[in-house]
Amino acid sequence: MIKFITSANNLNSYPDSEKEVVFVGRSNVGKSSLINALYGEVAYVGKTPGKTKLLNFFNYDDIYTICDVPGYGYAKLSDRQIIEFGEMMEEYFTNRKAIKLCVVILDIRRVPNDDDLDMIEYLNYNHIDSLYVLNKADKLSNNQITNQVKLIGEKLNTDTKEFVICSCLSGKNIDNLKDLIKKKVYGI
Ligand SMILES: Nc1nc2c(ncn2[C@@H]2O[C@H](COP(=O)(O)OP(=O)(O)OP(=O)(O)O)[C@@H](O)[C@H]2O)c(=O)[nH]1
Ligand SMILES: [Mg+2]
Repeated sequence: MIKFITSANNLNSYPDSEKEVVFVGRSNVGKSSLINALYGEVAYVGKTPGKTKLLNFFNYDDIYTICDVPGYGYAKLSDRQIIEFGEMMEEYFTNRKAIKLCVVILDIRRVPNDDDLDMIEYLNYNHIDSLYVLNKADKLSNNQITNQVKLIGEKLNTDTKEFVICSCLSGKNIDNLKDLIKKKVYGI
């Protein structure tokens, strides 16, 4: 069972955790949908992008906590909001000792943009273990998937074997992803 714990915008209101998995990605890529597909309907899925504004924490069976963060690259934010968002994320990543894994969600239909690359570079620089999920695979044919995996792999300069190709809509690879996350969190 998954349970919502709290929303927070600064480190004083983070809940206790020893192991945490954080989901990041561009606005509207399906972070909240993926949390729901993996663990049960609990995260808010917006019809319009930019709905998740705070860090949302969940507890999964006391196995680990989950953090759903606002998406980056949402065009309709003011300069002030972009700065606040950056500060909130920086504070989270630099202080949250419990982070065991960052699930980076990408839209399989799009080549990663500068926002994605900045995020990934930041995670690598800070030695945060990451897992790349290519979501919305239901939108493409198998041939298109093969092509996109190649393009995305080239752009990220990553072994494409490390990608998890999934769909929140069809359920493709959701169970595999859940197993993989657990293994990574426990280092097995
Ligand atoms: N076809 C398809 N649609 C999806 C999939 N995953 C998410 N969506 C849709 O994409 C939209 C955005 O989903 P969210 O889960 O709210 O995305 P998010 O990344 O949490 O968005 P923000 O919180 O605004 O950053 C919704 O309309 C979802 O129904 C998928 O695998 N396939
Ligand atoms: Mg969301």
